[in-house]
Amino acid sequence: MVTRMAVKRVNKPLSATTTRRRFLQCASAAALMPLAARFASAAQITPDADSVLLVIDVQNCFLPGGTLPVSDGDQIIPVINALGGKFENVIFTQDWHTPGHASFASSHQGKAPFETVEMPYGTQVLWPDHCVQGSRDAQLADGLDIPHAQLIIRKGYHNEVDSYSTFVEADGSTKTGLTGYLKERGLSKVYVCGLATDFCVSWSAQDAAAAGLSVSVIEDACRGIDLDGSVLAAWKAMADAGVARISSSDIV
Ligand code: VGL
Ligand code: ZN
Repeated sequence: MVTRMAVKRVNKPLSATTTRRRFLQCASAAALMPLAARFASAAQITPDADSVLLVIDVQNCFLPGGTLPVSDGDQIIPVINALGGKFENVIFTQDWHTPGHASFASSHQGKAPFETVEMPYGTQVLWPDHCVQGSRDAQLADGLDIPHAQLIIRKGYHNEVDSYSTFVEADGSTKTGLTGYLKERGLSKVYVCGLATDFCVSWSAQDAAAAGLSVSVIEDACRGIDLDGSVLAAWKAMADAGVARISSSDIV
């Protein structure tokens, strides 16, 4: 922007008013731009054989019309499909709950969705019944079109334990096996996208970092649920864990 203005001024000097107006236009355009776009030097990332696109929970349940819809969750599907074409390695995850799962409000007398309950492993947010094993609601979104994806990893199938993370369940110790899979295949650079930014994306990204992997979250290929500022808190927790925040346009 600055460079372009400078060039224009050489061609044809601008009046003070025009210069000021242009400056204000630039300033307001910058204000509208996401922080990441303003300050991050546009990375140019070309996924290689050690890179994997990890597509978290892009399932009917989390899309408009599903049982736990994330606002605009469907809008990330074309972004993810385009990303999928740039990665040799792609993994999907699937939230895969038992009927009557302990994370469902309906399993706790007198509790409503989005209230919390104390579980042996800590505070659990209670959700509407969602992603029940074998249901249409739990299926990966119809619009996903990445036929070369290699693995679908399921989580949240232990009745008494939730699992936002696709690496370690909410008890902090039960493993899904994904770390072992990635290590055996030499996939050390993980690019995370999907639903929801503030729950399964965030916990998965943090656990991937804790496992010693290089982790980036592709912001415009995610959407959040946002309970009481949880999206902001998630970005802070991910930054503290060493997770990079990038845009799909950084991947070429
Ligand atoms: C998720 C809430 C409950 C998610 C899964 O995929 O982010 N959120 N189950
Ligand atoms: Zn769930």
